[in-house]
Amino acid sequence: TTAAAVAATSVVVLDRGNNTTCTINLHGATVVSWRVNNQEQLFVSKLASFDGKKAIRGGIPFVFPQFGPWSFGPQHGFARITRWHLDRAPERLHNGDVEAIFSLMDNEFTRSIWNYQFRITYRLILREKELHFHIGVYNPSKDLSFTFNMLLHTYLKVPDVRRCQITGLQGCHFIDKTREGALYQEGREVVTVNEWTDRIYQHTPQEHVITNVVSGRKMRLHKYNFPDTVIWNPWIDRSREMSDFGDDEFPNMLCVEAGNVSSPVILLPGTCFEASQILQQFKCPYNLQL
Ligand code: TA6
Repeated sequence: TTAAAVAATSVVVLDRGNNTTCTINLHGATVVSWRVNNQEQLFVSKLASFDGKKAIRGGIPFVFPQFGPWSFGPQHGFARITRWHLDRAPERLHNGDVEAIFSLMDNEFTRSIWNYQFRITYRLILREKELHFHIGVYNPSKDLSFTFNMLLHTYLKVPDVRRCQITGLQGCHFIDKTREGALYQEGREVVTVNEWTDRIYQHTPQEHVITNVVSGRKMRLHKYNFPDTVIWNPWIDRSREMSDFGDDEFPNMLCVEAGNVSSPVILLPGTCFEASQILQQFKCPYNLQL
């Protein structure tokens, strides 16, 4: 990907070979495709808009500095609807992985909504069956702190969401947005989704496994410094309310979103906050991987 090509198309492609690629749209630094052996792992709605005016409906939008409704600006903040900069074009590392680095810093648009200086560095690494996300948020101010939410709004592509199971939520408290934000505790060892689901699980473990993703395989989500996990599927009624989401698409997606939601991060002047996520596709129980 040359800088000129990126400027023209706003799209950056990491190509590791063996039909393993990752495509990022500079609009929101949204990962819009991740193909492993030519199998797409992410859901993007057929009605998604790429006009740069709203968030792309699918892939992995970058939510910052706000999760959810925001009295200062757009829901889920401005990062996912702002054009990011490609700091380092895709580069093959010594071990065959491909890395690219994106950044977003305060500008006239962001300052008109949220008057803080910030700089986000977003490093993506494409491995054989893994996609790594390393994020740094830096506060360059000499005297002003700021607080923020941050979340990777991952839309997994699945053959049928009703057959998916999600581990790593048992015992966690969650805010249920389908029940006026009431607080509950998860009793199930394995969570399934068979209705409109919109839950903010708090202080979740570092690892979730989602079964029955593409090709009947499993997706392992490992997170560092992202204490919460949002599980979302709009189901039929809310699908109909979204103009950029097909009425018949909800069975083919499951959002499992690692983030800092329930307690915002406080970033002191001159300091940096780091968080990471690893998505790994595998086909047999992870601990039995031969
Ligand atoms: O992550 C779940 C959620 O907060 C849901 O409440 C739903 O609003 C979803 O995000 C999508 O939000 P959006 O602003 O992209 O339509």
